[in-house]
Amino acid sequence: MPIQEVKKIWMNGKMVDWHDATIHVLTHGLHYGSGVFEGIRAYKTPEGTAVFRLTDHIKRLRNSAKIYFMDIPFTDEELIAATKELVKVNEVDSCYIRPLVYRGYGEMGLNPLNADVDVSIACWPWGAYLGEEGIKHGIRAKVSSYRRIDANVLPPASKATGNYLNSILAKVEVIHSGYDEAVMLNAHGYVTDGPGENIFMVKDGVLYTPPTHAGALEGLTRDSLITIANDLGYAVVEDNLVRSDLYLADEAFFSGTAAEVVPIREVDDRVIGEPGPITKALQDVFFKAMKGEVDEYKDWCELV
Ligand code: PPE
Repeated sequence: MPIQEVKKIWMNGKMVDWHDATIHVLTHGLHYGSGVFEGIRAYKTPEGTAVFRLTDHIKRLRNSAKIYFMDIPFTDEELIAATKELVKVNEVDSCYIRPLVYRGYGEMGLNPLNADVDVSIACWPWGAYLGEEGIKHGIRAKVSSYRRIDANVLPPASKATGNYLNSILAKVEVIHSGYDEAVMLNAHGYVTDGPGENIFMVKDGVLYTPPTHAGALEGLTRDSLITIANDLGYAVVEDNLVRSDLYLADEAFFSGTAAEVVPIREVDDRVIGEPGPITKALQDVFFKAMKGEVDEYKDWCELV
């Protein structure tokens, strides 16, 4: 999906023109994947444009950086203000926002501790990650032969740029096989997530999702959906799942900032079917909540 250009990108405290947001080819992060990032969305709400769970995303960014000994040279308040300002100057009422913290230019080699820590925040309009049809009718998933990185390889708890090579291998593998999205298993064979999404399934009216210690990211969409599900009266169990649990699920879906909530119609050619009632109920409340249309969840929407 080609990136849709807007006007400005925030780099190390300054608003720069879109085409001037460039870096040196010897930037550390480009060579070794030594960066951490966030994916955030802003939506149009009745009160104006709001960034969904911005404060929580910035907290997770700082935690991701902590794992790699990266001191972000801006406070959370500064990053929050910069993000809001960026959305305003770009005059977009809904967009995807990509903060990036990376080891900069000046040092090479595998001890990054003396390399600068640079920060950028960009935003652009980004439509349905797995397609509009996917949101409505579900997508076809396949278990990838690539295992998910584990906490003693590259901690999935850090949303590090380098981690995503693992996701790219899985995604490309299943796309070459004609599927829409990958399901990933950890080294023990338990389901973890999708390449860039958390995963849920429904069985006999109960929701199940892999625990973070299995290798799932502590997704903010996941967290929002757990809250919504509980408020709707559904139990949510965090437990290890094997691939056949997905084959025999009543419903299944992916969740993520980019993906939002995407039903899974098939896993490894075993048909789960069109989106079921619990998936649809969660989609309905979540899609309203992110647009500031549900009073109980209004504090998730941080007005710019
Ligand atoms: N797991 C992974 C591995 C992941 O990358 C994401 C977000 C999630 C779960 C969901 O987390 P949350 O967004 O907080 O609900 N993936 C981001 C990047 C996707 C991309 O293709 O780039 C995102 O959705 O922004």
